[in-house]
Amino acid sequence: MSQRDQSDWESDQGVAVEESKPELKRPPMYKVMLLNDDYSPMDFVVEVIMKFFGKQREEATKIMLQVHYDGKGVCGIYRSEIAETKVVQVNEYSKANQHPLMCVMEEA
Ligand code: TYC
Repeated sequence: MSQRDQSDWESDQGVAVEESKPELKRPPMYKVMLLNDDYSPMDFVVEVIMKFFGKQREEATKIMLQVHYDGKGVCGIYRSEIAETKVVQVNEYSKANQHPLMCVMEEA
């Protein structure tokens, strides 16, 4: 229906139909974070950050130290499906390697 037809129809019917707004909402984003623990080796954590979050060794080392000193640190920010996949992959990899390293997500 054209704009003209629509407004003719609206005045005939005595109703106003609101134009639908374009869908501009961004998807919610999630921080994927590692938690500190006392047992996971530092070099294992650095390897995990490089392997699953695509960071170079230097940045991965900074993130690992942030987690070590502050208790947690952000490895990346993703939409929900990707964040969930990273969390599962990292936790399965840590378990397979018998380290207690934990990966979690929270809304950004
Ligand atoms: N705290 C660990 C250690 O002293 C190192 C570590 C860093 C563990 C980051 C987990 O997410 C982590 N060996």
